[in-house]
Amino acid sequence: MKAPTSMQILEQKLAHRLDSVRQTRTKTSLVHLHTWVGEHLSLLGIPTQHLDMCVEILEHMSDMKIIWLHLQECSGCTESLLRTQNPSFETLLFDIFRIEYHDTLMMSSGYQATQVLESAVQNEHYILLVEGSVPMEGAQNYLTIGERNGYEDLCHIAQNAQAVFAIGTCSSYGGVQSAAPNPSRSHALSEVLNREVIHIPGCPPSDKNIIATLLYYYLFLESPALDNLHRPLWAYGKSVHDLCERKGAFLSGKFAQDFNDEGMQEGYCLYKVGCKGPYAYNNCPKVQFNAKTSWPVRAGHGCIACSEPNFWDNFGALESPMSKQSFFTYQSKCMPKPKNTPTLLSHSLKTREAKQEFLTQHNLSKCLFVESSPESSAMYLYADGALTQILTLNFETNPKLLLQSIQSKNKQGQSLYQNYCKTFGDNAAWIDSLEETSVMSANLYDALKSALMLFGVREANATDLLKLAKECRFPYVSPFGLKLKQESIQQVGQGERAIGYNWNFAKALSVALAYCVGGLDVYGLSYSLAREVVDMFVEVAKEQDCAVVFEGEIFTHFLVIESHMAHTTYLVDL
Ligand code: FSX
Ligand code: SF4
Ligand code: F3S
Repeated sequence: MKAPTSMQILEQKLAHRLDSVRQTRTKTSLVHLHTWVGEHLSLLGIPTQHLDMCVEILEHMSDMKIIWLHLQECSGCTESLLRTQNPSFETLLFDIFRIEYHDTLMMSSGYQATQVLESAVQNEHYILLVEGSVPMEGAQNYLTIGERNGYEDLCHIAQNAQAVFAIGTCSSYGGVQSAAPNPSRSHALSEVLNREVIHIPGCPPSDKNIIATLLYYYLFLESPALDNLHRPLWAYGKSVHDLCERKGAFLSGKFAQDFNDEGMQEGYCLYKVGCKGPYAYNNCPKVQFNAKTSWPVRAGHGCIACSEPNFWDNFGALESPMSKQSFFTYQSKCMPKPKNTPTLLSHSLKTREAKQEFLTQHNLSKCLFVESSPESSAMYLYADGALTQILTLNFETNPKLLLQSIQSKNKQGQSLYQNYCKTFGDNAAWIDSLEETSVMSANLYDALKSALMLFGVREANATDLLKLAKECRFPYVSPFGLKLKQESIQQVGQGERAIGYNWNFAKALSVALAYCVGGLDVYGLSYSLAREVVDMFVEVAKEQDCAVVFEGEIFTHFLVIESHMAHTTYLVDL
């Protein structure tokens, strides 16, 4: 029998929920719901053919209450939600989500307010939304509401809540309050509560991200699919950069040089004045703020990655690109941990026998081996205890031809080349003076060396790139989009097949070149390139559904350990 598709599963879940609410809850008819529910369903990726079912489920949810707690924060999250339109905040408050208790918005105060809270907690049909971080470790009493401190209040209310949502970066990851030296010992909710917390980060998050995620919960009584930082993928699955209206300017090498630059008005990219959009995962360009009026980059300031953990500490100077000079400090708290720790092996698996022994030892029926040294690179795919497939690469490495290919691709490439020449005139002239002969290679080391030449390090080899990569102090990869594309499968011998992989190195380099023109320093460029080479093979292993073993200095331990998140990766020293 064919497995049901994700859409069929979704439909079944909705039908089941509708059945269940019809039997257990009372219906309150709500008017004018269809338009906004429809809009939010499309944000969530739920087909609008299910609109009627969804509206009816919502109409049965009037006994669900919301308790909104304020801990250490600036109330920006509430401000963001207050500015919502279609539906208005009043409609949300009174008709749909029924906010029963809200520290700053409710009319009642003191004893009366505490009574409202207590009776909601006793009722048990409530969801807890928390704005702000939790002071701990001797600093708990800095935040005291009535008789309880913030931590006690949180634990008391979270205990019976059907779900807990962290609204904003403060409650999701600690936020500004927990920035070094963290005088109030601020913590994220998930660090102090022993239960699942759904994160809606952003300082503040958009009204849409709050409302649509709540809507999903009301419809399914479960959280939508989350990423490894517990953020809903529908909202935080893509980077700000990927959705940005200035991305065309970025790829064309058009960067505002400072805030007085005329390019600011012409839509030039803000990377050089500090935009961290490539490292921030959020849908701000799409849903925007203040009833879809604007968002940070449109308003003329770079993204400060406000929805990422430790953004205040970890992204360096706000108005400069990542560089050695702009780095302050790095906090690892709340950062995702690799799921499997790679095993560091000290012997070489160079021979076919050694590889087969490795497979037997680790009880693997399939494995990708990637080896690279200054002399050669090779990739083998072993399956069923024997060598069955070899992966092959072949790419151009002459920097002059690489630049020509970037330039001749399209208008963006042409403009990028011109801006590269403007920014790195000497280096561009030197590359232009090189011979025009094609130099094809299958060795990754040659690729890294050509990239370094384009980044302005002329007398270098690939090992230098790794040294530079290790000196980069930011742990964030600037995504160049390195990707191996499977092209052909050929029979190369008795029972042996070769899979041909095409590596469009020039294409990935053009993105790297844009970062280079935008002011990312050579350390950041080298780090991103080395990490992306590793990730590229981890992706192939995922496609092939097998483990991957790296062999050679290119895949130094820190690169591998950080780059693979959910895949079995082994590192082998030469
Ligand atoms: Fe402020 Fe909310 Fe930032 Fe924090 O938003 S906008 S400090 S995320 O908790 O109030
Ligand atoms: Fe937009 Fe910033 Fe990316 Fe430039 S770097 S395209 S301004 S998100
Ligand atoms: Fe924050 Fe960047 Fe969006 S600063 S609001 S994540 S554009």
